[in-house]
Amino acid sequence: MDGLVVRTPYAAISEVTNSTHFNIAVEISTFNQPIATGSKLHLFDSSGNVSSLTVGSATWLNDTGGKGNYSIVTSTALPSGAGVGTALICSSLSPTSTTIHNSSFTNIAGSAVMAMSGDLTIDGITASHVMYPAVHIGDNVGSGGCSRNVVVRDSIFDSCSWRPKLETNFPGVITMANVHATHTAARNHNVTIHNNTFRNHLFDSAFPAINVSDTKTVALTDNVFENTHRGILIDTATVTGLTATGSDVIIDNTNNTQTYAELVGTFLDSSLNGYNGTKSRYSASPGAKARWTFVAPRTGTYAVHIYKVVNSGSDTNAKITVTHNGGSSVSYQNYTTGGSDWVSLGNFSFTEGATYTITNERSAGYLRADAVLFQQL
Ligand SMILES: [Ca+2]
Repeated sequence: MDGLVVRTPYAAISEVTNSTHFNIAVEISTFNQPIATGSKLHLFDSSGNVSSLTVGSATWLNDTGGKGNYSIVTSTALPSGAGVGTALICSSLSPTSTTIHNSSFTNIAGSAVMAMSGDLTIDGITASHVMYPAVHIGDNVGSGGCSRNVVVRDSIFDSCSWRPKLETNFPGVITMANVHATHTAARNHNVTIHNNTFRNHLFDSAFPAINVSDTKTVALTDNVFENTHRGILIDTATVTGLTATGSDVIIDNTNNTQTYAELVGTFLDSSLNGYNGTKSRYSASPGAKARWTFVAPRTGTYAVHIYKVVNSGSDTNAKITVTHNGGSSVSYQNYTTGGSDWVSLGNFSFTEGATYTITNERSAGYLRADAVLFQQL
């Protein structure tokens, strides 16, 4: 069962008398719910573009076969190409806006939020151990609907989405996709995913944190991906108007045997805290070597950092190697001086979807391994 389903009913033109007089069938029974004079009909063409008509008058006819039927007269004509079967939304039958604010979704065998509606804001939610895509923006099989003007911001997604969306095998913590067979023209419009943290999403290397298809105008800004295989995956064939900036990728060794590896030597848990109070590891083995694996969410330049856990007796000359589009760059870090903190390794360029590594190789003293950070510039 899903946590919350926010859904706008779709309609379709069922009969055309002339260009300003036609019937529509709403996909659910409406029980004579009025469609207000002056309200808008938002029509979707075959490319998913939206045009709007103003209702001059609307008369409920009946509910048949689970659908509400209306006779509509508009003041302006149907756009060219519109006819029987054209999908639309009646603003009069929809809420003007919906906000889901400061809510928690935990241990859900479904999605936390199914968004099939317009003007929806998801703000400050926490989702943990949600089995399917924690937020699905788009429609569902058998329940037409797509989303316009959706914002997901300031939210935390932890250990979610270890199963793809059931009907589509579509993975991701936040997914945008339309899968309904009837209203294939309708697509998501104007979606913003801002300042969210995605944590512990390592269930399958093919699973992205944000998986985008079927959407026009998408902004993915200032999101943090911590222990995720891949932050962002874009279906370029069905996505237009994409902005993706300010992504931070953190690869930590805590509960991570997939993008963190201890290649050489025997490592043990340390009593010294790592990044954000997490566990750090150490090794005194000759040639000890740890590796972090990075998949770039978008092509571009990133500021690269390693978290240095400082202690006397640690490696005074740890060999840190970063692979990037220009080859590999080596620097040496003294883990006995300064305070424990992020240390800059430089700015490097990376290609979306490609895999890179950082390694730390022991010279003398204890090798200390914790986390690395890539900040999209
Ligand atoms: Ca750690």
